[in-house]
Amino acid sequence: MPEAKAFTNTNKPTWCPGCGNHGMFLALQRALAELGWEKREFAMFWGIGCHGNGADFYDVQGFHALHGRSLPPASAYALTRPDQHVVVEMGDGDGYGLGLGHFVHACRRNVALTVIAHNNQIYGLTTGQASPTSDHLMPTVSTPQGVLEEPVNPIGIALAEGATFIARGFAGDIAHLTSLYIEALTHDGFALVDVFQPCVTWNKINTFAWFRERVYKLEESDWDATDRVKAFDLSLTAFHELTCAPDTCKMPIGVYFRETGKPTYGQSTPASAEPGWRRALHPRDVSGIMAKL
Ligand SMILES: Cc1ncc(C[n+]2csc(CCOP(=O)(O)OP(=O)(O)O)c2C)c(N)n1
Ligand code: SF4
Repeated sequence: MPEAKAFTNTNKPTWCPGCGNHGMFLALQRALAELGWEKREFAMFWGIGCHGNGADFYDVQGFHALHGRSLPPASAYALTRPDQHVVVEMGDGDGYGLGLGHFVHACRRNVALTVIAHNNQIYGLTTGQASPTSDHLMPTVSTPQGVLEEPVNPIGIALAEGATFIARGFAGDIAHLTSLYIEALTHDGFALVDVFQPCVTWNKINTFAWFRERVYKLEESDWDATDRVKAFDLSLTAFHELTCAPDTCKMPIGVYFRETGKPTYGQSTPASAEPGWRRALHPRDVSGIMAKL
């Protein structure tokens, strides 16, 4: 079984000290190691943003896509390589802003992807502009008087569009996040883990301490994760509100919803039953190119 550090290279992560991305990085390495996955068994895709810089620090096969565009190539890859797992990392600006249409369609298609959203409620890489999940009235460098819109509700959208595994994690609880990743990675279908990932540089409101006072674990209550409607209802009550006090404002983390047995897009497409390269009409010999690499 590979060790957690086998999935990373020698590049030192450039994320700010204390950034939530560090915890997410560690949790995913641990989950992959615990599952015993070999590098050839999966591929990773990233969008553009601080989260996407992870592409430089993992030592795995994968693709660093354009801003908001990680899901289309990841979906194509998943459908042509049914023999592999596909993991997508996206930012809240990246995946729920520019990439929101792709997100909706991937959910409703039930493409077999594990999607990890680094939800820091801000544009980190481009220095603190409001993102689609920034809280209503939150002041940012692009909205000094506060954000006017209501935030996007990724859990609610995924539920409404038929996603079959939907969870929320917190970058400040690495053990819990690792267990959520393991469940998502082994789910047969579209799996979303939306992670509260504090951006310590640009979001001074939704900090680690702010979340620690408010998060609770669904599995420690009598939560029934098979009820889509109840989960949707919960997603509506679990928005962040800047003014809500810790004793009244509780934010569930854990598995909101899971459905098993629904065919994935690939399973419904006979052509996707085996890897695309095995079906190529005119296979090319690429051994010469590979040898040079
Ligand atoms: C089409 C396009 N629009 C805008 C940008 C500029 N841009 C790069 S990263 C980014 C925001 C990143 O925010 P988020 O996705 O939340 O990721 P984070 O940096 O917080 O991890 C933007 C707007 C871009 N690269 N491409
Ligand atoms: S700007 Fe924010 S999201 Fe980006 S590395 Fe720094 S703390 Fe992390």
